[in-house]
Amino acid sequence: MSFPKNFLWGGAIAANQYEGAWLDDGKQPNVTDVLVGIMSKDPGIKWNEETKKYEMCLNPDKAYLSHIAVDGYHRYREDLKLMKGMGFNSFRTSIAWGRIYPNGDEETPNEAGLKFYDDMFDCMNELGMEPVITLSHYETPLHLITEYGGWNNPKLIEFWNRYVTTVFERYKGKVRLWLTFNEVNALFRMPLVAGGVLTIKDPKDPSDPIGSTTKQDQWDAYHNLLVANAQTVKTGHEIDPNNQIGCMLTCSGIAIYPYNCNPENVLGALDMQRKNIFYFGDPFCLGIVPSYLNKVWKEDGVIVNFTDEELALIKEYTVDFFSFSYYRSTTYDVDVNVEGDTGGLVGKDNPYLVDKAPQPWGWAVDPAGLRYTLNVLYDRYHLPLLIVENGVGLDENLDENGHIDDSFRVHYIEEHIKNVNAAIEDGVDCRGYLYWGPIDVVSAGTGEMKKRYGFVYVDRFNDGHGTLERKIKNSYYRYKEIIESNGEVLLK
Ligand code: BGP
Repeated sequence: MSFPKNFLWGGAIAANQYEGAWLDDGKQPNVTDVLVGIMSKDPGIKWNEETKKYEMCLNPDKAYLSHIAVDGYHRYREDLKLMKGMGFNSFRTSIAWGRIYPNGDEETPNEAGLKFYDDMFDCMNELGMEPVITLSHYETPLHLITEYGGWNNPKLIEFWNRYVTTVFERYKGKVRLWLTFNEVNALFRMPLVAGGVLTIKDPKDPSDPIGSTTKQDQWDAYHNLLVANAQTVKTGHEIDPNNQIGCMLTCSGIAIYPYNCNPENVLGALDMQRKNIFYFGDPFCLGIVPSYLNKVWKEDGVIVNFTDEELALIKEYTVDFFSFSYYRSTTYDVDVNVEGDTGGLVGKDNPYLVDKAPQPWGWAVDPAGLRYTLNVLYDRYHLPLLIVENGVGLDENLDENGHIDDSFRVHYIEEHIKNVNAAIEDGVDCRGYLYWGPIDVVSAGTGEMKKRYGFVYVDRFNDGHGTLERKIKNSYYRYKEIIESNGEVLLK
């Protein structure tokens, strides 16, 4: 195996899916707190005709599992020890922006929130796990959306800068690896969570409860997020030259293969890669706003004007590394609509893929797609790559002996890690593999507990009941062996 000695082996979670304690110690709601799941049609925000403002309005018939989640807020010490038990040398989580600036627009931060992450990062460092910290994992404070409209408003850059300056200063020396916005390139697919974009279109239209976003709003958010990303790199480096700042993109959309050699499908697949990856990857890594966007903006009927100063900022402050999630691949056929969810894009089924994750979610499984993705990214950007999400969600229950045999997960990680190795042998500079959801957390897309990714099981269910007790699954031992042998065990 070719994994370098200091390869980062670990796992990744997000504050909003793990911590719970959604209103503890001064925290106020963030956007995902009011959604049952990202894909939900029930947004938990409504228009108030009197105040002429949007406000939080939770559906009393729904269980918002993320409010307690798996109680990571109170149990992270025991959980991190379990992770260490597998030999993790790194661990990714996010800072919930709303713990630090509860509404997002305050002048001074919330000390209780800062203290919480002080302790958590200390704990990771004491255990020998390098913290990999996402600054915002779909966690825009709700107030910034209801009051300011979200990232389409340039005011958010100011609030964001205050927030990142605070955390860079506070955690200097404790955290070195930072990710800016989780899967920010999902902006055009999931504008509310990925871009915190909310527009008042017709609040009285019941078929459109939260107001649809317009193309102009989405492109304004794109504009502001690009500026904010560059500003984050600048601030992060100024505060601590040891900081390494990476972008984080969902990259299942790289492996969108042309369904066949029909040139229309080849060009269509290229267009999909641009839309879903390179619109963001190129400015973040190369410092350029792609020239083909002028045509896209014309077609979309929008006006996007970067100032010379902004373009210079984007040019100068590119990221230090590229991190991404990869779950699956798909194919592009001109006659089939491409849809998407948290796992990436879904076009036409690929007849060559023999594996599918078991139902009910049944995501396509394409380990070689990860090798392809790593190669495409490295060829294009020549930056260190970090896989910060890859995993499989399964509907699992304890057997009569209280065990979980998750052999499909073992198969999944083995095949993907072998392909990471192959990519490294191809010459790709891949620095780490962080499995998504090493402990069961609330699903981002569906808001369920039933969709479990963990090597560690958590006793909590869709209706909200459960003891929150942790139990080790079989895959835990296999991942441990893989890490202990730095991947060698997969050769046997
Ligand atoms: C990514 C998100 C994660 C995560 C994962 C799996 O898009 O960054 O937060 O949850 O998808 O998705 P899901 O939980 O919907 O299965």
